[in-house]
Amino acid sequence: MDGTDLLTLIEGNGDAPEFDPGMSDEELLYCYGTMLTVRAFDDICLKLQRGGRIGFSIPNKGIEATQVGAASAMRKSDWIFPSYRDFGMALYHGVPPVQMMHNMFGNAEDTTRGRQMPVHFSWTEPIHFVSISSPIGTHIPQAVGAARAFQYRGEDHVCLASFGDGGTSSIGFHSALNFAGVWKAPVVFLCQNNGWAISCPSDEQTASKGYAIKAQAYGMPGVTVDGNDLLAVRQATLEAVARARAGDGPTLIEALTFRMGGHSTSDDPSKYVPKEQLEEWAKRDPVTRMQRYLERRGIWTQAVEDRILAEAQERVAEAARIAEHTPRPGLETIFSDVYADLPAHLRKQGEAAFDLAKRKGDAVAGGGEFPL
Ligand SMILES: Cc1ncc(C[n+]2csc(CCOP(=O)(O)OP(=O)(O)O)c2C)c(N)n1
Ligand SMILES: [Mg+2]
Repeated sequence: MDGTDLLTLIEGNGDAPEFDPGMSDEELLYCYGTMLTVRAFDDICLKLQRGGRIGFSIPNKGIEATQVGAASAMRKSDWIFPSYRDFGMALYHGVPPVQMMHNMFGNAEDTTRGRQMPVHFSWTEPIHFVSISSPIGTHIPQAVGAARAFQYRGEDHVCLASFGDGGTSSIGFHSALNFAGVWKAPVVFLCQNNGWAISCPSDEQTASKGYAIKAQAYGMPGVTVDGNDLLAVRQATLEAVARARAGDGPTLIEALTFRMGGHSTSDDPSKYVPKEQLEEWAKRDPVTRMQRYLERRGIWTQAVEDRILAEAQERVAEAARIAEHTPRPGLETIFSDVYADLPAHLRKQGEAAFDLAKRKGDAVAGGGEFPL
């Protein structure tokens, strides 16, 4: 076994013979509803971006089963070090869509006060969702560092580091897996292999037989899983989390999936993804697969679909309305939240910024002097 055998549980027609996920109907429908919410969130963000109302977004279509399946295996007390394409992980753990929308608009309610690009979410509640890093792979060793800290403290939290196939070419990936293996750190590495790192195909990214096989070099198990099968991703992650929590060390999971959209709203995949490849993967749509499974289980009907979909769409539409009408962050937030005592050069810059804003007639929070 070199980790390249594919774990798949839900067949194309929705059957999952001889597998009991041990989940209630409510839990399964919740997972499905989260997938639909991701898709609704995606749709609205694409429209907002194309309409010039937000600057950027990352399409998640096609990756929902990987995101939600993996998130469903994590406890709220665990820590997620996400990739930029993990909206479903936040939504699964109860981050309200409006909080995500605040970040998309970079407004005053955004946890990062508009200092980041859209999609660079970060929360400490209701789950530890560590800020998304634009530089590829930098969060992978951070996850190992946090996992090592939990080990030292005798706390049984597990870290999930999620990244794309392109992330495996980063220095961070190799140093993270190396030390996680040596320390038996409680971390799960989730590689979302969608076959492309922007326009770079996997066969130009690696000469290995896939990505899970790389685990062998670092002394940990590697598992390849059907990333469009929510139950398979959940099962693989549950097993990896159990190992990590038991002190048996890390696991590398490779989830085979496909993004049915651009790398970001700045990308045009029709320039490099062959049409046939997209058509092939569209047949394996993770939402349809889950829907068929729920139908076979007797808990999906068109009426259920209509209700869940309408709820998801209304939640994200309402979130967008609220976020768009929330004021921008105050000028002083450029200087706050970083230093307990502002260094002299930043104080000088702050005073100059307030002075300029007042001379231009811009509203300055409270109309006061800097610092407020
Ligand atoms: C250190 C670093 N190098 C290059 C980039 C530019 N970049 C952004 S995303 C990306 C591809 C990452 O691969 P993957 O996550 O597989 O891409 P996706 O599937 O999202 O297209 C690259 C090279 C970056 N953000 N950081
Ligand atoms: Mg990729």
